[in-house]
Amino acid sequence: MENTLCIIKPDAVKNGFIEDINEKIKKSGIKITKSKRLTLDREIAEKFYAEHSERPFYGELVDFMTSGDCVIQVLEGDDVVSKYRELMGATNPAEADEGTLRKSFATSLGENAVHGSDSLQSAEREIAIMHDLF
Ligand code: 3AN
Repeated sequence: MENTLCIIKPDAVKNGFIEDINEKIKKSGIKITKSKRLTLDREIAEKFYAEHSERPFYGELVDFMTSGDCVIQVLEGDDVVSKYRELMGATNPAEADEGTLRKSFATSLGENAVHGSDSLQSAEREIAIMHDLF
C-alpha cells in the first residue's frame, strides 16, 4: 500500500470542483485518508516547489498556490503514485487525455487544477512538508 500527496489547487477550489474531483478519485478506487482546506503560507509553498526555484515560472507558481484556498489530501492505495498521476493527466491540460482531472477541470498550464507527487520519494517528502497542517 502506498500514499501520495494530492492538492486541489486554488483555481479548482474557486471554480467549485472539489466534490467533482474527489468523486473521480474515489470512483477510481483510491482512498482519501486525510483532507484539509486551507490557504498555504508562502514559506511552505516555496519549500514544496523548491525543485523549480530556478525555473522562470517559480514566482508565478508560488503566487498562484498562495492566492486562495486549496485542499491538501493524502491518498492511499496500491500503486497510488502512478495511478493518481494517470488520473490527473498531462501537466498542460491542452495535452491531457479525455476523462482526466486536468482535461475536465484545469484552465491552463499554470492553473492546472491538481497536483500529485511524481514518485514515491517525492510523495514522502511532500507528505512530510504538509504533515503538521492536517
Ligand atoms: P506536474 O504538476 O505535472 O508534476 P511539474 O512538476 O513539471 O508538473 O510542474 C509543477 C507545476 O508548475 C505545474 N503543476 C504547473 O502548475 C507549473 N508549471 C509547470 N510548467 C510550467 C510552465 N511552463 N509555465 C507555468 N507554470 C508551469
